[in-house]
Amino acid sequence: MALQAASWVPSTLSLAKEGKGIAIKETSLFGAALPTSLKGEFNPCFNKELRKKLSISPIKAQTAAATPAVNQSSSDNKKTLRKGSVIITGASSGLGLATAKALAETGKWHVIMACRNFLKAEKAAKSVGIPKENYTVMHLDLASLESVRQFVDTFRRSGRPLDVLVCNAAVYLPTAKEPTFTADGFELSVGTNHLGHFLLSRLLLDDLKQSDYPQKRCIIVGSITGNTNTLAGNVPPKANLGDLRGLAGGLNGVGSSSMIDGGDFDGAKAYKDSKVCNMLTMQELHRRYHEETGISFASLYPGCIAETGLFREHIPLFRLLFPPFQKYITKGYVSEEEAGKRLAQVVSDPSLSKSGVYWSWNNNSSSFENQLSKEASDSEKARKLWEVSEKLVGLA
Ligand code: LMG
Ligand code: NDP
Ligand code: PMR
Repeated sequence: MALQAASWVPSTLSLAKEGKGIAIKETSLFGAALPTSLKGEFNPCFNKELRKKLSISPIKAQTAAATPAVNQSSSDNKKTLRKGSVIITGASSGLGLATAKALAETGKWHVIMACRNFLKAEKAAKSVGIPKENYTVMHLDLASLESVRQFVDTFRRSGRPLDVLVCNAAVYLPTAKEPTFTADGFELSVGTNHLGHFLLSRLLLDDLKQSDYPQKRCIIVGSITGNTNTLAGNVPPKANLGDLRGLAGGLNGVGSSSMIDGGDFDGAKAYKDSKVCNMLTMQELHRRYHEETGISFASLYPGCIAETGLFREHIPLFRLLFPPFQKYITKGYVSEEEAGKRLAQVVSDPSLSKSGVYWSWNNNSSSFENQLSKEASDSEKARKLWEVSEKLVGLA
């Protein structure tokens, strides 16, 4: 990927990628072919002029109430008799670590940090000052189905209840030229971000069901970049699961494509596709299990946390420019701490207990129910994804 400096000036931006030339009219705003109905996660401060020109509505708060941060006493559930018990995957850095900290600091949660690097997680917990009695590190490598099963066993043997599961871990491989694979031979981003979490959440549903906690929740972290009804979701390459032919073929890059839609490998697209899978899975879980179990299922876009480890594989120039770009131009930037408080709200705030919701926050950090793109809310695709994923992880 190269930053095409010349593209800043002319009224038509040209972006050539591996032979795929894209001509972008300036009115389409940085490559985003924006429908006039586009709304939602678009930051209201972002270029008012252009927004007016494009008839983009500012964020519409569908749930008006601003929700207080988790460490404020007003958000506490008074009926809680014991500490809540929450598993957070990928809690060794970024959003997961900040969420673990926000929850543990209240003294009302015990956080199980489900991490692939035990030592790193222990060090991270200590370095941000999470009280020792409020966390446990357990090994989980989402890039191995065997490890997912082992984690579930270990967790059950610990005797702890499970009140909330947070599927947060992810990898992003935007500069990879060739696919890499999980232990089970799935392309690494979809294998880790979607399939690993798919198996984990399915196995832990029983544990969540058994919880006697006032509110039991299963949260899968989504993102704006998987939603093509937003500007960010229109930055190429765009998410698109197609008819799932690559996934159905096993994503192994041998007998079938390593991409869900059956196309050529593109690491950035694979990540965005995996986020669509995360958001579809949350909705399918809601349809299948919410009524029967009382578990609330939710997804969220926490804001653009531009300095996390997610971008570790990106080119240095990107890592340098991305934070100021998000801070001063899109104004979509949030700190790890703020994002952690947001996810902690979805874990524990009684006012965010609605199931089947994709949460977002506006500028003054008020939460609202956001709309997903057409593909990310396609219930037929969600069902198909569920069925194909079940087969791949050995549940069907
Ligand atoms: C894909 O490209 C690759 O194809 C894929 O393989 C993978 O790598 C993927 O996500 C990773 O990227 C997608 C992308 C390439 O394509 C586009 O975004 C199309 C548009 C290209 C236009 C690039 C011009 C950059 C314009 C920045 C916005 C400027 C706004 C001007 C308005 C000024 C108003 C005051 O994308 C790129 O190559 C760009 C990557 C760089 C992103 C970071 C943005 C840097 C912008 C620099 C801003 C400087 C910040 C300083 C702060 C200023 C403070 C005032
Ligand atoms: P980080 O890279 O900081 O955190 C990702 C975590 O996932 C790390 O703890 C990492 O472990 C862990 N992880 C990666 N692979 C595995 C694996 N195979 N098994 C177990 N854990 C694994 O990124 P973020 O905090 O930014 O990302 C967290 C979530 O937020 C992701 O779901 C991402 O999609 C989402 N998100 C992020 C945004 C952002 O702007 N940063 C915006 C929207 C959504 P390790 O520490 O060992 O590398
Ligand atoms: Mg994006 C309101 C505008 C907005 C927001 C909120 C994001 C979030 N981005 C926006 C706009 C733009 N981005 C524009 C106009 C461009 C063209 C310059 C742009 C580019 C861009 C790149 C190259 N953005 C990126 C990348 C990445 O590699 C990141 C990515 O796609 O990761 C999959 C990314 C992101 N932008 C975001 C967010 C939240 C990300 C990263 C993380 C994620 O989805 O988890």
